[in-house]
Amino acid sequence: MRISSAFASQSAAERVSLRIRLFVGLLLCAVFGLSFAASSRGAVRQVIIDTDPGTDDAMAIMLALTSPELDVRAITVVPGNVTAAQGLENALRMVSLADRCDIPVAGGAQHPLFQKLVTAEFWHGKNGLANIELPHSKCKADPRFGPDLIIELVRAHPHEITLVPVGPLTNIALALQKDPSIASLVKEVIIMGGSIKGGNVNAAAEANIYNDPEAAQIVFQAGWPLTMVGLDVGDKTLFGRKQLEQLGQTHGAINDFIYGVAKFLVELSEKYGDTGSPMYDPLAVGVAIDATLVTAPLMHVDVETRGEFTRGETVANRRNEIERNVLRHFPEGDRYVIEGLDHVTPNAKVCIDVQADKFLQLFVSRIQGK
Ligand SMILES: [Ca+2]
Repeated sequence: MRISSAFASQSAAERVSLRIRLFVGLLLCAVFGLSFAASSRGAVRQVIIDTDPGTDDAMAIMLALTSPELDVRAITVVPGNVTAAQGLENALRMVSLADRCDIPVAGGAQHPLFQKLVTAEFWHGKNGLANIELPHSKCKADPRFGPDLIIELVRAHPHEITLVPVGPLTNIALALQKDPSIASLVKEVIIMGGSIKGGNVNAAAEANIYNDPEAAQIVFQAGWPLTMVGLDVGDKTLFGRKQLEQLGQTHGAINDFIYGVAKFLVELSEKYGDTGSPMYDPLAVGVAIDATLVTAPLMHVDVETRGEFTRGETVANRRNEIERNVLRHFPEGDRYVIEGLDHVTPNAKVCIDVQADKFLQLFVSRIQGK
């Protein structure tokens, strides 16, 4: 009403001028609206999941695919929990179940860099997916070699891609060796692997690192922003009967599949006297969604590649200092003396604590499609 009454008292020239100003105003609104939408899209984190699927890999992948904070740009497959061929088949069936054939799924390494593969059907079921037979995939494998696909995507989207490796680090190490420049081009690397409180394969080593310690050492020393989501923090996120019951109340292709996987894992954990199944791989995806879920101080981490009992251990320096021991000559004989401390530059954020209930609820609600 105010605009039309203003029009009535104005000359034709003023009316044209007012229309132009209105048009410019609307145009500016449209431009700002579009740029806001673009910046909102920019807030979505682009991820590549490198995986050895795997039951908890399945949970991690489905969490990523059901989370609006993440844009899964590719899934690359590494041997670990299962063979490379079985892992590729599992990954393809899962993206097909999620109706996401638009996501490239590529095979990669066929074995660790310098040792024989150790597979874990004992823990993950004979097909790696809790013995659940998913329908054949309607998606086809991407013909590119996984490490090459990682390099290609990182170079095409500098400083935008977050790598989320949740298996042995063979593919990531191969990508780094082929093109070291990716170390300065990725946004972040969030690894499920390692531990600063003992292992699960043996007293010292966690399975992903144990399965390719040399690859892990290459990845930890690459000089890129790296977060370690280790065994010890994953052990604090137990998916138990309560969460299983929640998932059982809703239905859908992804919901029902993950319910089956979780049921297998909860029953397995009970068989070994535990109250739930650790959410190792899903927690790495959880950290990509919301880094505030974890407490992760900076530390320097090396991977032991030669220890008699400790090959594959992630050795974390919590103080980021080492003693400077210098060889000195004395009448009674040579010996080393401590002359001070040298600073060690941290190379990883190491997760030491997690808001477990918040993460478990996030997981359940996302899988339920909420
Ligand atoms: Ca895994």
